[in-house]
Amino acid sequence: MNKKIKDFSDYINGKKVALIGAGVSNMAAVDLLISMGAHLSVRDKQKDEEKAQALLNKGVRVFFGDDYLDGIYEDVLFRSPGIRPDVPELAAASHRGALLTSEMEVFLSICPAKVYAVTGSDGKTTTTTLVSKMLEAEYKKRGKGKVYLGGNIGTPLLPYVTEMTEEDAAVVELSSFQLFTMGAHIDSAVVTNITPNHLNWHVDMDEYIEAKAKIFEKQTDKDRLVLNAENDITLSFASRTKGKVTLFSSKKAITHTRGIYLDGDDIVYFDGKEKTPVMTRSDIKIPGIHNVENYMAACACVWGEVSVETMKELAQTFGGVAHRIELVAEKNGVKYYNSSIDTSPTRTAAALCAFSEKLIVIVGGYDKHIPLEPLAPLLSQHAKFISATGATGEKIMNIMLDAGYPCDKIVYTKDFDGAFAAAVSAAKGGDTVILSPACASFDAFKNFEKRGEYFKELVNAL
Ligand code: UMA
Repeated sequence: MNKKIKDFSDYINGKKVALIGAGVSNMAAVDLLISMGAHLSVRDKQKDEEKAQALLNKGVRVFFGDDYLDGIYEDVLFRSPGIRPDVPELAAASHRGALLTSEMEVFLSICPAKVYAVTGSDGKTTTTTLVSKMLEAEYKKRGKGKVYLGGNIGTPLLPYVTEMTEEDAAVVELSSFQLFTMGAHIDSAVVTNITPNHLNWHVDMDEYIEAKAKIFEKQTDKDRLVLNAENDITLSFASRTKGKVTLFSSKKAITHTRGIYLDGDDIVYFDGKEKTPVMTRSDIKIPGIHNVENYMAACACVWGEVSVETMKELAQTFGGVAHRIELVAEKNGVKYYNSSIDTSPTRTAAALCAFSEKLIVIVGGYDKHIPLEPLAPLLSQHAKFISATGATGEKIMNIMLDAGYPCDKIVYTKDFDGAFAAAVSAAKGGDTVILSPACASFDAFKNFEKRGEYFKELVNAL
């Protein structure tokens, strides 16, 4: 076993460990922590009897409900990304000596593989995916190494840490929530841009910026930091890091320092001495200048480790991140987007806000018994027509009608095919239809991927 993992295992053995928040990240840590001998408890404000029973069966103590943070006695606390570290009970526990950490921080601290991490307000999922795909293609050519892709993108990587080796790569998308209390070291980091975001969670913009800055806090002069030269905030990080900075810009040549930039239609890398042509804009299959920037950031992140040929081959073939605001096709002048990964109102909010125009939205699915009321202001603002479906479809329709949404602009159809047909018949040339369910898929599909694939089949059959 890798020394860092062994040291962590020795440390955690016999410790009382609380997972604060029974979400995706923390639930992925349960089995590993149990196998390492931790005395585990899970605390969550939301009651979930099924989850509670499954945990009790594993010998885990469960504190679910409003008083879930009462009487914290554990020595090590794993904070879920969405929970602020300064809620009074967590702050008090830290004050009395409990260690406040997280699934992601532990993973990054003990990971034997090289770590590539991407943060930013926009473009981080695509950039993270590009980094992972470039490395994957290069490793395949070399015949060694495995790439693990995860983090805020949706897959916690801690469960895989014991199978990783130094020949592998861990590529993670990191949110400001994850970075807020991050003390781990990142080998190659990217900050795509920073614009106001999550200000309902962070107390102010400075706190949000400083959370993002944690991505390079532990870097040394052996590490790499890729920054957007067109964003004043990310640019200001260049003078704060010990890491080797590469700037990227789609607006001007970077010739005073290491950089990657758009020269006419050509992407050019400058290593401080020489220029290397990387690819042209027309090589990039996915549309938009923001994707040119995502490519520049990703190429810089893996520069010297992935050949220019591999980068170019990927650009020519990669059609975008599946199920996440994925453009499926344009039929009869109507654009169809698949965002089946939107399994919560928060994710639907992010998807709808990515468009400037009003959309025709297919929404609804499995009932996780989470509040769906936040959909009312969101859909009122962003949806010109709503096709509600699945187990939560009726509930969503009632929420919208209660909020005064026009009744001729919303329909409920229990089955997915019917809901799709309703959205299609509401659409006219120039419209955009998006599947952004705000709910999980289990009422009608095995998982969100199957739902997205089915939606794509329906679109392609039009
Ligand atoms: N909970 C509490 N008390 C609270 C808040 C939450 O008990 O005050 C409980 C909830 O009831 C729930 C659990 O904590 O059971 C959920 O925790 P969470 O949503 O904080 O975390 P995870 O489920 O582990 O999901 C997180 C990320 N979520 C957030 O940052 C809010 C996921 O990103 C990420 O994919 C996952 O870890 C794996 O790394 C989601 C996201 O929306 C998709 N991220 C934001 C974004 O991309 O803009 C930052």
